[in-house]
This record gives sequence, C-alpha cells and structure tokens, in this order.
Amino acid sequence: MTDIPIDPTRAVIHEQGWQSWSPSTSYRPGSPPHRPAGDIRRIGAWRAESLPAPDVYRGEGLIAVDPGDGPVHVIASADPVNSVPAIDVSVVDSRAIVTAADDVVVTTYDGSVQQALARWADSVVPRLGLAAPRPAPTIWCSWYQYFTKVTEASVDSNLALMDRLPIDVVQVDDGYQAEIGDWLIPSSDFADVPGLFARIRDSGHRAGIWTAPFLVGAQSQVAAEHPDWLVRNYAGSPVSAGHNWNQDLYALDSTHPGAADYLSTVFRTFRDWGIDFHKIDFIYAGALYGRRYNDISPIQAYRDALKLIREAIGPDAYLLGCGAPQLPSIGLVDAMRVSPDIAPTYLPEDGDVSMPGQWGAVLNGESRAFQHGRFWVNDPDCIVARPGIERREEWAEHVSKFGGLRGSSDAIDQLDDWGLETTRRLLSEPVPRHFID
Ligand code: 9PG
Repeated sequence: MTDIPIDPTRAVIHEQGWQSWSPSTSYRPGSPPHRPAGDIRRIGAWRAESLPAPDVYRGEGLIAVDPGDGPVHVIASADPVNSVPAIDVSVVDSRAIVTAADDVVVTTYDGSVQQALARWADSVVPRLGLAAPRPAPTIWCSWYQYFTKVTEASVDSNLALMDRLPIDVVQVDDGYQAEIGDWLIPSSDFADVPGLFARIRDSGHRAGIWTAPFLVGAQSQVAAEHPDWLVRNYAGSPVSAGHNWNQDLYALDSTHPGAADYLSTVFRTFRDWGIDFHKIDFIYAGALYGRRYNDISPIQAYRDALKLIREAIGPDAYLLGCGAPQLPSIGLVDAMRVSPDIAPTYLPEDGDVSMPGQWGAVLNGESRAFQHGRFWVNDPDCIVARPGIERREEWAEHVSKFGGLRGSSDAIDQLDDWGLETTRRLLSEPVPRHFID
C-alpha cells in the first residue's frame, strides 16, 4: 500500500501492540520482532486473531517507521477507536513495504519516534473531543505481594499500617471472589467483603476493587447457569478467551440483555458498597471475534460494554483499564495499564515478553510514554520496593520517569528503610502532564 525508502543501517520500526500486555517496542531492520510463545499467550496477551508472518513487523492500528535519513512515518488507522487493522511492515533492501487490511493514514513528522507518536496522538485528541485526563489517586494494591492468596486478614493487617504511606485508594485485587465471573460470591478467605470495604473507608481511604468483567471461568457458577451469555464461534462452541487460574476462559457476551443486566448489577452493587475505584482487567475478552446476541463488531461491543460499566459505577468513579485493547479504549477510561506486569523476577517465566517481568514492563512503559496525558493517565504498574525484588532500584527509576498512576504493592511490614523511603517518594512526586512534549 505504501513504500518508504529507508537507510537500513539507521532505520527503526516501532510496533504498537494490541492490548496492555502486548509488547510494544522498536526494532532495527533485520532484528526479529518478539512473538508469542504459543496459542494461549497469543489469545491472552497478544491479539487472538493476529499471527503475523515471520520477518514482518506488525502494529495493531498503529506503526511507525523512522527511515533514518528523514521524517518519521506514522501509519495509523483512519478511525483508531473503532477499527484497528493489523498494519505490517516488511523490509526489503532499502525499502519498508507497508500493507494494511483496512483504511490507514500515513503522516510524516520530524523528531524522534516518540515525538512523532505524540504529534499523532495530539491530532487524535481534538478529533475525538477528548478532555484532559483527571489526576490519578495514589493506590495500594494487594496483587504483587499476595497474588491469589490474598485474605481478608492480610488486607486488614496492611490497613493498620497504611498511614506509613500517602495512599488515597486501597484496592483489593484478584482473590476475593469465589470464581472468575462470580464477582458477588466471596472466596472462602473472605468472610465479609462489603464489611472489608466499609473498614477501608472508615480508615479514611477510598475503596478499590479488581474484576475481569468480560471473563467467564469454565468452573464458575455464571458459566454453569448462563451458557447463553458466552460469545460463541460459528460452530457453536464458546470462543476461547485463554487459560489461567487452572481453567479454560470464555468471553461474556455483553450484548446479551441478561449478561448486560448482570454486569450492571455487579458494578451497581460495588457502588453501593462505597467502591469508587475500579481496575477492570483482562478486558480484551470483550473484543474477541465471535457470534454475539447483537450482530455488532467486536470493538463496538467492547466500547458499549465499557460505557455500560461507566454508567453503573457513576461519573466520578475512577476507571483503570488493564489487559485492555489500547486504541479502542480511548475516551472510555481514566487510566490505562500500558505494560505487562511487574514481577519479583526481571525476566518472564517462559521467555514470552508479554508475561510478568520487569524487562517487558519497562519496554512498554517507555514505548507508550506518548499516550500519557493525551488518551488517559499511563499506569506503568505498581511500585514494588521490598527486598527480594530483582533490580528494584531500576524499577523505581522507571516508575519515577514514566509513572502516571502511582501505586504501591508490597506488604507494608516487608518494606525496609530503602523500600519505605522510595515508595513514599514515588507516591508523593508530582506527575508531569505529559512524558513526551
Ligand atoms: C490478577 C492479575 C493482576 C495484574 C494484571 C493481571 O497471561 N497471563 O497469564 C496473565 C496473568 C495475570 C496477569 C497478566 C497476564 O496479570 O495485570 O495486575 O491484577 O491480573 O490476576
């Protein structure tokens, strides 16, 4: 569709990944792009419908080519929130050959790749009539210390020490619920979920909760009772939304009136419990291809579902997207996770850079810096500063430089002097309006 002359020794190609965890980074021609370690990873952290040929650079709705001897070319969807075509770049000698499945627009900008992407984002803001994002609260999150083993008692014990840190919101992550999809049924480690949120508020903090609202676990009650609420393929089987928590995952069909009602009830209930911070996770599942009750595009279904959640949580609640398609979320969230998870280890477990580890978290946090302050507040993932976190000093530096939303995720009694001091500093620092001017 277009051919860009390049200097192959100096050129750079910048891929934009589909969702929060999908690697987004720059490559020199000839260096192989990161690719998923297998189908489960592709569905759950890359893009289910997208498997580029080897030796092709692929951006989802957005890719940039810096030819090395001239202005940066930004190739982007003509309608980035509603249509996210895969855009491929293959390099042949001194040419970058761009092909795309749908309408894309090529614009050239002077400066670095990040500056060019920032200029492109600047052009999107007025086109969509986006307001400047609200400043983010500071949060404490249970995940990176307790993972799924979180208990009501462990949250309470941190609540008792919370005045050591400048925290606005105490956010309970994955683990309070009985199953993935059964958001109003407590796990056996939580005797009184609404009571816990009341105690959080009584302590002077705002209350936050994690959900994966468009996921339905195969072992959940909602899957057993409402098989008609699942997105299906044309053969009639539920579409795979991946595999995690030792079970197959399906996608909730938010266009089904019963499922839509259920989603509303869940979030209205949380609102009644006094919760006004929502981390909605794994929301790529709302935009998977498949057969839905209403025959609308996956992205349309996704955007409608996010609006439904906003309606239920109220206009003042703070909404953080995670595992979220990036471009289709513009205008619908206050903050956005822009990276794979941070983890105690630097490298990801199975070598797949979309998986938890500081390496992938830093790559994406840097590559998506241009989004901050334009589309939303960038969430680089939580500060973890306790002893035992590999290369914790480097992580703190990254959060300081690229952290829009600032959160802490250590058990407070595990922090040594350096950890406590650093966490306090990162939570108190002023956050710039933009990371890239
Ligand atoms: C809770 C966590 C935390 C975390 C999120 C998300 O592909 N995977 O298997 C995969 C699992 C977990 C994960 C990301 C990917 O982490 O980013 O902050 O909320 O869920 O389960």
